[in-house]
Amino acid sequence: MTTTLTVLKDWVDSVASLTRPASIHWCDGSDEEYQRLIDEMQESGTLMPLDQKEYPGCYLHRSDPSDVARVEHLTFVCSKSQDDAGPNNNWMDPADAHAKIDALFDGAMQGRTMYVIPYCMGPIDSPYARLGVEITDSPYVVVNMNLMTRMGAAALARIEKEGHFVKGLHSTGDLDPDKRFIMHFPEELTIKSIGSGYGGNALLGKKCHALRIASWQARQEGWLAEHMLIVGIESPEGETHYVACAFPSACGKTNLAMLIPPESHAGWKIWTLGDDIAWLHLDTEGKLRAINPEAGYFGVVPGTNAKTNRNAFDMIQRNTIFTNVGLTADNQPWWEDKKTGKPAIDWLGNKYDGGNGPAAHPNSRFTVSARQNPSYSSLAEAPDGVPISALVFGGRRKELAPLVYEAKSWRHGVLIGAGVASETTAAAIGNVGVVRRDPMAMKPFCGYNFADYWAHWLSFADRSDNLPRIFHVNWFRQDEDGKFLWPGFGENLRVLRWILDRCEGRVDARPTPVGYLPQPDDIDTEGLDVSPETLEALLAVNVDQWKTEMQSIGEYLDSYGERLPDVLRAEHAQVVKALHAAE
Ligand code: SAT
Ligand code: MN
Repeated sequence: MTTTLTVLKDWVDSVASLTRPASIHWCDGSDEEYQRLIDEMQESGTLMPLDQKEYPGCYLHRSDPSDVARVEHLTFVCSKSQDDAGPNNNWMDPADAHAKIDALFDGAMQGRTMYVIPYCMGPIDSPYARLGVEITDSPYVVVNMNLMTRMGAAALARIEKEGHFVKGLHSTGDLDPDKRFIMHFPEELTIKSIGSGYGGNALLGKKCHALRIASWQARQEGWLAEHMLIVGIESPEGETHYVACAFPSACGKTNLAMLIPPESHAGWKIWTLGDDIAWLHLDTEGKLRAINPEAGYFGVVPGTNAKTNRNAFDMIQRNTIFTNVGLTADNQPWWEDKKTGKPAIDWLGNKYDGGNGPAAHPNSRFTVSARQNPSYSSLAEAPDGVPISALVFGGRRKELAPLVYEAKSWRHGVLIGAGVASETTAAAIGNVGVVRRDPMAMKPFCGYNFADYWAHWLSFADRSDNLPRIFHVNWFRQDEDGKFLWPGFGENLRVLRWILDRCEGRVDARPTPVGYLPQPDDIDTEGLDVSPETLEALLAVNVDQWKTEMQSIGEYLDSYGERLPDVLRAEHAQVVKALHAAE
């Protein structure tokens, strides 16, 4: 296989002469190709077969121990102007960045096969889908891209028809963290990544293309590329609404996207469109429609069990690649909170004796095709996507943020999104559990200046009066003893029901300085171990704490200087004023 498209052929040739691979393979995306690569990786020791009776088609990959998460400090947006990248991104001059990273790519693929992966982000016949080609020397990346995207012959045919695509160049290099960089050149629609084999750093269709590069393109073209799950909620009456939710990495997006209604909610159904990324476009009626650019899930394994996420638990019993989980004595994958089996070997391959940390790495992952999800929506392949009724922001906050509240308007919703903060997780290298601002859960993923990004979000209010309502949720409130106040998981459906009731005008709400809160009776707690006092705490707005929070949000927004939209400043000032009036 090769290509008739000269720009693509020339680029592949130039990469080959820089990286000097032993051979070049154009990926066709077939099952045979997938299986052949799996076989080769077993021979080389890159993949280990798991118990094929209990886990058919499942394999374990152990990454380099220093290569287990995204590396935000080594991730750069290399736009011509530093201001365009903004204070939210690391920046390097494009010429300097190319020189620096090309020096590392020089001869990097010697003795290896160079794989050319044409891929499509979004349903292959969707007008909203976008094309890319990733060149990599990692067969692990190829099989993950096979599960995560529509890759191969069909994608190449569309690329040849359209004549343009995002270029992604990746090599694992020698995995030296000092020679690791993830660089984006939005004006050139180019990504270069070296020194890491980990998901978000190496599967270039995902965060690099579908968020950082796509968010830049979306701004120019009038749409949104967001770090959001997309889920359909079907009532017993058969009415389905779709919502898109932005939470930071490892805050439960996958669990919410494939939620199992609790027994108390007979007749309710949940349909998964996506668990990580949404591309949102206005349609001719001014409604926001969403597609999921991905075709699979790269989910956090620990914590997944038959109770927390039955769908995920079931779908990762076959045809799944596990990265950095532990093993039982009979060669089955094991992770913390799996609730069955016992660990014998940890994620590093050492004998597990219980004393040296978790058996599975906290950011261990499963890669699996979305088609294996029992709750996979029949509209996941719809070229026009689904209409969105509500957008929901959220974070992991011990205190302050109520269980749920609603923005007073689209513009106020943009302020709420801009103010999102969350405790950090193991999905990125660095301290865990520190509260940091993560606007729209896009802090690591927005490919341009957040001030311009908020202006872009605000501009939607001028383009449509049919926009979804905006909400904020927090499943993670704790009491003084560190106990979670809300049961979470399947019970989150109760909160989604309130959100839909609001969208449909079925319930009123309590106006507060920070937004509309539920009347306690409107959150159904029947059968839950949540007392009226606990619910009151979950729905309380602590004016003093919120004043401090708004001051901190104000300082954060000010750090964007002149480019910060006045409308956002005005929205902030209004909330501050309302808090003072509430004394
Ligand atoms: O590592 S990924 O970026 O692919 C997953 C995540 O952090 O959301
Ligand atoms: Mn994510």
